[in-house]
Amino acid sequence: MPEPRVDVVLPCLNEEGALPWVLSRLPDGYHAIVVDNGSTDRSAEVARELGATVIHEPRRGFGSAAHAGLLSATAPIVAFCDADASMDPADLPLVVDPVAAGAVELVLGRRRPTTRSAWPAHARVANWALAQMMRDATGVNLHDLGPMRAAGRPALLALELADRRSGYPLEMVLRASATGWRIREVDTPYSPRVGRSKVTGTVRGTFTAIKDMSRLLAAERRRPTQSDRGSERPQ
Ligand SMILES: Nc1nc2c(ncn2[C@@H]2O[C@H](COP(=O)(O)OP(=O)(O)O)[C@@H](O)[C@H]2O)c(=O)[nH]1
Ligand SMILES: [Mg+2]
Repeated sequence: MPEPRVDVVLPCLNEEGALPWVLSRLPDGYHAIVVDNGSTDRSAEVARELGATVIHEPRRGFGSAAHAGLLSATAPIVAFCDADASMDPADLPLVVDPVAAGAVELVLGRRRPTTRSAWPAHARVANWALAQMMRDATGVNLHDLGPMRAAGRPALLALELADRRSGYPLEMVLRASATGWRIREVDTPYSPRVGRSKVTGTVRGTFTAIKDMSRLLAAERRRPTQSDRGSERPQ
């Protein structure tokens, strides 16, 4: 088999119902790395049976899972995708191709709901506020902290992301921007998930996400900006 061009990291917590469809939708040359840390259903077995690499990460948390997937990837490009069938892996080239072409270093898929029920109202409002803060922090015209995304593997590793909970996707964007990466947002369809939400669909998950993300944004605001650094230079 030829080496995969793209490794797709799929954080997965109890997604046995969604995985067969998700894994059947990968484009040629894309290899799935399903990262499980705590599933009580048959997610890991289902993923393995369907040909995915399955990683078991002992530490809980979305960031733990996402980062373990990145560390075990070997392809030059790494993409991230939810394993809940809310996004279609067949759309991954939308985020991968601009990175593969060398046009930008990070592409985020802006979630475009296909039905009203795809995205709960409180999650939309929280996301709208978050997008405003991301625009302020990065200067990029972002509208969503899109979970479907792609970047080069060595570059991602060099960001040395530290968050291991729900702040991981935001930390990636903030660090990438601070490092001078070109970031692009593309539209990607977003459908109702299969099974139950673990993050923004629950009050606890939303609360944790807001806490993790606020901490990161506050830390980002404390960092010296490009212009501050510029004015520190001797004249
Ligand atoms: N391994 C792992 N996967 C997780 C964890 N939390 C969420 N996920 C997965 O991350 C993806 C997004 O989570 P989801 O519950 O859909 O969040 P939502 O889209 O905000 O409702 C799904 O594939 C989940 O199974 C976690 O702690 N560990
Ligand atoms: Mg989801």
